[in-house]
Amino acid sequence: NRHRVQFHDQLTEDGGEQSLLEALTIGLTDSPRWISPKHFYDHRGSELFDRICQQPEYYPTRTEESILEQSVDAIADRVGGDIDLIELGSGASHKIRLLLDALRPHHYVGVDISRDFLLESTRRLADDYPWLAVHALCADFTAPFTLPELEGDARPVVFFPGSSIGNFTPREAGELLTRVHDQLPPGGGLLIGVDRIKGRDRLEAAYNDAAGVTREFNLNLIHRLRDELGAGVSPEDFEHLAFYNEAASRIEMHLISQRDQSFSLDDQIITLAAGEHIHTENSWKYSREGFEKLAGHAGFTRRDHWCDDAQLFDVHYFER
Ligand code: AVI
Repeated sequence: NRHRVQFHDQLTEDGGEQSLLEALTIGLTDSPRWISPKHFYDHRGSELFDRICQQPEYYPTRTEESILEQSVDAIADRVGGDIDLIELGSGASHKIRLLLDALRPHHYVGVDISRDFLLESTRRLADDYPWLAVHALCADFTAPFTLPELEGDARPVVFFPGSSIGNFTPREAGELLTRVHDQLPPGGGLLIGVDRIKGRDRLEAAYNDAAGVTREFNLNLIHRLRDELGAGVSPEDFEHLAFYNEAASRIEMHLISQRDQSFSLDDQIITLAAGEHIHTENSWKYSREGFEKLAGHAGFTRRDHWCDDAQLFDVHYFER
């Protein structure tokens, strides 16, 4: 008895979407070279990210889940009833399961850039929660996107877990929060998980797990270059680098070319020297007050906050 997922696709509808080829060509011909972290998340990359979340060194997922588990009743009290839940970057949709029974939303909308992965995980969710109306919205929320119109007049609450907001520059993060704020009605909510600034050792370990899953995740960009764009590159010719840039309070990830190499992309020849970096991700960390300020500038009112005893991770609740 399969329950249906209503699927909305803003990626292809928009049509204006930049192709992978265009996006990577722009970054790889720039100086310094870069690739947007949103390109990690093809099906394989989404699976690798899900495995990162299970690594002992990657504390954010486990910590956020423990906060949600421990505080689920307080969260439900604060958020209130008669809501719809919209999850940005829903991925495998694990975390939402911790909240559904307590929050009892009318609709759940999972928003993710990885279409097939999104469909698989929202279908599983619909099977496991037959009382819930499940929607899947394939969209790139690094670009302007619109929340889907839902039936009824429940209060929308946006759930943005995992510190994904940290993968935006503070300026982009402010713009994204403003866009979310402006689409919410008064009283609409934002429940958002944010990784806290902390000591270098713990941060760097989280992005250099011993099993090498983060390394493989970073190298997935080389797999995509080779397999989807036909570039003559090999994952063996790149190495993973992740370190904490304390002055900017962010983790940086790079791919380092292991030799002089060149490959063609479209009609361009990309030449990389041995040791040259491709900057693939930033993951900003925030103090509790710093993030409250950012959300305040976007128009949000602070309602509540929960964190773990070691203060590694924050879950904030704001309302319009
Ligand atoms: C999705 N995002 C919050 C992760 C992070 O920690 O910035 C992505 C990630 N990159 C490497 N490991 C995990």
